[in-house]
Amino acid sequence: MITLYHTPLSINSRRVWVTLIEKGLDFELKEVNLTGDQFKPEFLALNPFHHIPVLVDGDNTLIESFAMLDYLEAKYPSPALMPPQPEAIARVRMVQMVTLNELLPATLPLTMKHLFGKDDPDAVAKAYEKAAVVFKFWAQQLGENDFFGGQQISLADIVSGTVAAWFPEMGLSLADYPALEAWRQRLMDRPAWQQSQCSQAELETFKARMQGRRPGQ
Ligand SMILES: N[C@@H](CCC(=O)N[C@@H](CS)C(=O)NCC(=O)O)C(=O)O
Repeated sequence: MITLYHTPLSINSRRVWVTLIEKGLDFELKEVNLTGDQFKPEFLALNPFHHIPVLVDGDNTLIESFAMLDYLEAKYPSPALMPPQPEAIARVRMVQMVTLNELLPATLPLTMKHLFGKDDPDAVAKAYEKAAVVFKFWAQQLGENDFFGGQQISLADIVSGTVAAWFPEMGLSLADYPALEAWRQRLMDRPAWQQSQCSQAELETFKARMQGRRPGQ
């Protein structure tokens, strides 16, 4: 049995969760309460850095979500989430890394504003400029294809699409990029995204905790 330790709102764990669903694998989810359970000895024995996700598959205990994606692709190759062509492999990896290393840090001020309730207008304006650079890059990489790796979904779509799922919450829109908007909708319609979508109640509870208020206030 495969077990994914996660929390429903984590982008880092959702990319693994979506991959498990897209691969059609049997797995169980164990939710880790990040208000302290990650520091308990039994969890530190799984991940000494106290982070979710953790993936346990038989005797293998894995940390780091990108290692999990590589592992799942190699161990359970069908359906493939990595295209075979060298150019497409490079594109998948570029989109993954740009999402992780450019988009997520650049849009932190938007997360701070919309989820944590801490506004810094100058930083927010810069975040929108930097996000536009990423969106132009994504649009170039997508071209006429349905997905970044070609006509089939790939790990690039999973990494970037689990971030794009949060765009409305982050105050980001792809309206100026019709091909990307259609790509995002294509992903949101997939069962893997729908099944791993957090509930409004979970979202509101999280926002309230981050903003130091009670849910609904
Ligand atoms: N590089 C790690 C990042 C994991 C990570 O930052 N997890 C966060 C939640 S999204 C966490 O567990 N935070 C709790 C803590 O560090 O105590 C990965 O991709 O798996």
